Amino acid sequence: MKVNFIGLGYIGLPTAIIAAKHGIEIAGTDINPDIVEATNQGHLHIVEPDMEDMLREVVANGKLKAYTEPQLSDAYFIVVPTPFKGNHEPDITYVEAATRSVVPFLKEGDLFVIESTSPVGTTEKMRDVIVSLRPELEGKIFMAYCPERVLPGNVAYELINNDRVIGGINPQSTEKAKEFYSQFVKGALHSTDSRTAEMCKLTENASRDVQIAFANELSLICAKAGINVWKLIELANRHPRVNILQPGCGVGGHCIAVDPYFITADFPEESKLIAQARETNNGKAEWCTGQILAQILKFEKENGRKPRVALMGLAFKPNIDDLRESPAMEIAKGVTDAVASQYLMVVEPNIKSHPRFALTGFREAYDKADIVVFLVNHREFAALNYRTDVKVLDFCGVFKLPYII
Ligand code: SAJ
Repeated sequence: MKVNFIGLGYIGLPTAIIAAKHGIEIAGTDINPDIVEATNQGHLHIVEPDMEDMLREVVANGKLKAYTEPQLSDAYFIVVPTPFKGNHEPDITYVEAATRSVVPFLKEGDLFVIESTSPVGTTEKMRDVIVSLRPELEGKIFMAYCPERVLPGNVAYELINNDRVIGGINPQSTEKAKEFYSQFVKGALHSTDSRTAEMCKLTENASRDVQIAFANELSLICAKAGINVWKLIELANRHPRVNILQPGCGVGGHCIAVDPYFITADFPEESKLIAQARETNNGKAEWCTGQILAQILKFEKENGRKPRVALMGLAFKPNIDDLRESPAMEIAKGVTDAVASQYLMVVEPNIKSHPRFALTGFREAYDKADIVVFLVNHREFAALNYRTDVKVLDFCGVFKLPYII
């Protein structure tokens, strides 16, 4: 069996590598020639532990080869981005373009799977696109939706061990897709239909977003009530059926901060709670910016000079270098707009440099600052000694300090 992965990004490439490692012959297709070249040289163009060695191995033994065009195969996997447009409407043009690109190669008995996060009904829509271009294939190919659910940074493990949800446009398609995944997935493979599988992916991330919004809302209540939110959550979680997540400075990344909009765009009347969670989590970053600026003014008033401010962390979550949709970045931009750069120290231990911010080492920034703002709970910060002589705004629980002010 020869398999063509369309899209060699954060999910497509690792999945292609793992499948190749399990002996499947893989053609990887990406429109970006730099990615194709890097892949064929065994260079991993994404940051993901344990993946580069495996890539080198499957390139060397010929199981994985990358191309800029689709290749004649027996199965096609669409793993391209689905961003949203300015009005938070999902944009499936990449999925459709990828689908159209493989249509000329399709033949009876082939398997076609979409992994890209997609609005409900996308797999059926792509079936209609295929059938409109190749009417003779109606009912002759197997089509399914199978979302990825791996956590960036732990992909090598989770791709193999997580359960998968597989939804075909008919039961035969589900079975055919399960046969493929069973070659390398050790987790359980759960059968459903394509619409449920599409909604399941959106539900998982919207559920996490709503739960984080609850924690973020609690943090605002606690700030007003003079309660330490970290201790509060720890105590509430001692209840056997309560499991509250952690507040932070907002929700970032390319999944949880994006996918809920795929529900609210299509079901605006029915998804009020999901929409509010998005508002709450986006609002948290603005609130943090306001708190920082208020502390700066307070310091100036009390000390007759401007404070040096350390902004600790830019990534969208701890211990990664990914700045996409990062609330910490939004906050840093908001503060730099209001504070002259000589008073500001920006820290991000996981990246070497940044086009907008001059970066300072975390220890130096921490030692020199009058106001320290923890935006991301990176593991490096745990080694810092708690300074009582400075104002610390602990937005992500590094010292588990009372949630401000
Ligand atoms: N966050 C909090 N408080 C928490 C947990 C997370 O504020 O208690 C924040 C993080 O700091 C970050 C954001 O939420 O800004 C998202 O981080 P995350 O670790 O929750 O999730 P992602 O975006 O790295 O990966 C998610 C995962 N989905 C779920 O956990 C339901 C992953 O399994 C999915 O595969 C991935 O989205 C995706 O690709 O959709």
